[in-house]
Amino acid sequence: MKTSFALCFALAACAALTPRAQEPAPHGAVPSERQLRWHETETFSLIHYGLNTYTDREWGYGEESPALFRPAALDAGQVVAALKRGGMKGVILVAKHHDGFCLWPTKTTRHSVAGAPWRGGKGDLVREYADAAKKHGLRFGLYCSPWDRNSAAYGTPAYPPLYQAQLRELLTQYGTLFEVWFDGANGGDGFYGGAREKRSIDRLTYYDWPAVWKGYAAAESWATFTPKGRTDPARPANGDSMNHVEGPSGHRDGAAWIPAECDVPLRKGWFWHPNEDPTVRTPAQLMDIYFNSVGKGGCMNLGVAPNRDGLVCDADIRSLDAFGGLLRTLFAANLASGAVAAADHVRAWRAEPGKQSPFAPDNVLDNDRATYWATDDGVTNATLTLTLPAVAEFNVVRLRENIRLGHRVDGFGVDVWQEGQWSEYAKGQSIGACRLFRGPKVKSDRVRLRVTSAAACPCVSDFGLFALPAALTQ
Ligand code: FUL
Repeated sequence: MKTSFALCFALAACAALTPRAQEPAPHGAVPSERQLRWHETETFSLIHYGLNTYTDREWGYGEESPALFRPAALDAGQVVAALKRGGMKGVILVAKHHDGFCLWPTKTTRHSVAGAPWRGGKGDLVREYADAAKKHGLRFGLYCSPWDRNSAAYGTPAYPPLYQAQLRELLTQYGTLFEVWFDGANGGDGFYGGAREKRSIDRLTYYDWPAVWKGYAAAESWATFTPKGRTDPARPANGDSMNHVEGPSGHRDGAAWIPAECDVPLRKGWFWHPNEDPTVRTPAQLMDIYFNSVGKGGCMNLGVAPNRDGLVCDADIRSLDAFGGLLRTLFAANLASGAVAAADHVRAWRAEPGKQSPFAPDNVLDNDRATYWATDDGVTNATLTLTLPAVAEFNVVRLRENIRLGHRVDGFGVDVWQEGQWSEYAKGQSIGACRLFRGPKVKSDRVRLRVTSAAACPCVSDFGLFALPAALTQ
């Protein structure tokens, strides 16, 4: 016993004297494990479908009869399969919109699918979507509107516990959720159990958000953010709370990791309307949204609206299919793979025979967000050059930082070797989870990343080159 204690002590002392390669200390707020997985999800869909689909409204008043809910051909599998082909990796179902109609047989109100003719009152749409998501390998999430224009209790102290009970049902009965969407909207008036009046609430205090969250949690975009009036957020600095509205550009060195989610409906409205077929966004427009959301370190949340049959329309399917195809073609080949990566500075480490530096420049080529090129602490100006195996023609550049260690880079340029000299192709300030640039088509066999300023030594995990599909460049 005594001996092994002494041996352990000796080993610990030895490790302290000759440290292994030191990973850079994180800078500022960093994402939680759950947020890292959210970043990797990148593209997902928000499904709006319910009584509004039958009344041709965006915001139902709350008096609509559940008898209207009688889709003949509803098939969550058809919807989720269309999303998958459209490049979506997750699906968030609006389980209750502002009109208060619940798409699952909740115990909290009779205003639900249990009172509808669909599936003889035995249906559970949340279950059907959760099952379809699982079957097709998409992550699943839920939206449950805090504002409830049907509930007589809304606006009184009796409502927040009822809303929390709804969330409890949703969060405990349908497996793991990758996102729960809390909508801040409140237009005031509503049915409210027949009262038909205006009920305003204080959005910050009424719903008792601390109780809800207990236990779970622009051109340059920073994934860090300091919520209004709070320099020391009640939630942890790697806060598990997402934010999609408070500011697309974030705050450099914000107190919490709150990345941007860009929420855009595929059609004009969030719900299906008979006259909105011509408003379906084109694949090229969806690609613009992608570059301005995922390409700025956030996620793209595309609203998809099933029709009165409970299915995605042909026009939407065509656009989703084409967009998914463009994404797959764009990222099918990283033209930087096979390049030789060299940097003017690499973080010092204690060499181990047969092992390459954990901070080596070629970590930017392995398609692994966790491996990265780093410099020594204090070295915030550094250049990484890729020499490609052959001349390549590209017009998209992708950069990623290892965000486990925070937002570090504050300024950078990407140069391309052209006619015997370096020419600047792109420049920016923030990198974060992903930064994409689209530019003119160039041919070259050499590119470099110049980090010109950083709050802490750069930790870059990806430097990729791609060619836009021809359909997007004509
Ligand atoms: C908004 C809502 O008022 C819209 O109806 C829709 O659900 C959108 C996603 O969020 O705040």
